[in-house]
Amino acid sequence: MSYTEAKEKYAKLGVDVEAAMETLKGVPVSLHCWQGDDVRGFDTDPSKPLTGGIQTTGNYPGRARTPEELMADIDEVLKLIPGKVKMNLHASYAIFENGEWADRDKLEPKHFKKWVDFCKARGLGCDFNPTFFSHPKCDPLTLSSPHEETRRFWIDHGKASIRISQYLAEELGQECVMNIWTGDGFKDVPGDRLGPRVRYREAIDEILSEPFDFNKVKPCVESKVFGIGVEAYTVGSAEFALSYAAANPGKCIPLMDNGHYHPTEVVSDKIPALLAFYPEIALHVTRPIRWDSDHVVLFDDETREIAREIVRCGGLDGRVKIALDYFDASINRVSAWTTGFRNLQKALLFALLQPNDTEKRLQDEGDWTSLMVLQEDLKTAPFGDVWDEYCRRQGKPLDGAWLPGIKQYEADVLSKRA
Ligand code: RNT
Ligand code: ZN
Repeated sequence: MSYTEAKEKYAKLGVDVEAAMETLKGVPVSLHCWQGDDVRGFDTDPSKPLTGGIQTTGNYPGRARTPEELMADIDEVLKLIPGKVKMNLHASYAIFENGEWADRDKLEPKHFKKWVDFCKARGLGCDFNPTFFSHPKCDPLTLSSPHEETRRFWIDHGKASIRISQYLAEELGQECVMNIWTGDGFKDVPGDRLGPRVRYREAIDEILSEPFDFNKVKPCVESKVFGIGVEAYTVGSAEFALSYAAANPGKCIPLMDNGHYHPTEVVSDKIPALLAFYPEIALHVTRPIRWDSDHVVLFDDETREIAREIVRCGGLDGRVKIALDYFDASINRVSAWTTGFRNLQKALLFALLQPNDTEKRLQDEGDWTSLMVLQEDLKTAPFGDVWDEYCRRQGKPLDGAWLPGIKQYEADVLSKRA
């Protein structure tokens, strides 16, 4: 079917395809820098293991080892993805020059100047994450540690991250979402569950006492259910993170990562629950398989449902900050990035092509028969033709046409990285 026919078919369902494409191209989606190098960063010894309860598996050749390699790989991705891209950096991706090095509590905006130049040259905004893992000062706790010196170090890292986020927002003229996530928790049954949480709350209070403009910097707290080696207790649980954000309006927003819940819970359903209370929320879109495995985002049911809730709840006007968060080291990393980003774009476009007003009306009228039939019919509507047109209009390759270029890049560049 051609695009024109698809457009007519959607029009009959009450869907304006042109408006959907127009909306989508203005929605920022954050591309996580950490898919390119298995979350290693540049500020610590790359041979040291990843800590904090997260895990990359696989050793596919071609991991980026330097800022230059990582940026070159991101440039390959940018050629292949439609939509409005924002970068998402971790503090561990600071770029040091002339033999200089700074520990995380001493990081400064200048250590991200090269990233600012990178984003400026490509018209991208940038989000930021303090890095509370993979570092000798994890004892193994960070912001919730009972040790004053440890806590002080990580609070100072958080404050430095606020200053860097403010710098990124000002330089790039777009808001910077600054996400606080720690892997703090215990492998086994704790003797004190309250103490670490109180210390974590107080530590975040101190971090957010660093001056910043909430119109430019959006601090969030990301919750989690458990991590590897941290199975029994997580300090920053769902209730903790939501309560923190609720208690600190105008300072902090909640962030939900869809890999961070019990397997039968779905973030798609949590989005409207939170939007009933919070003016703004943030998301990490990932694909958990049995645990927080951070597989590449697919065009699957829950990704579509998350996108549908974002769209239906009016989240595209900036209320919902969308970021990707996954890391697969077992396949070509440029392809992993590209697949996940394109799939999130697809899910958002698919969501924008639903007759949401009709569905709402049918529900309110109690006509569940018609609602079911309509929702099922929409699954086989000519979505692919609209997606192709969206890619075409943005000068990006269609499905089936982008992988050969990545294979070539792998042969020419990635495979030569020993
Ligand atoms: C870990 C969290 C966190 C990290 C990134 C690297 O479970 O999802 O967001 O993935 O900060
Ligand atoms: Zn996450």
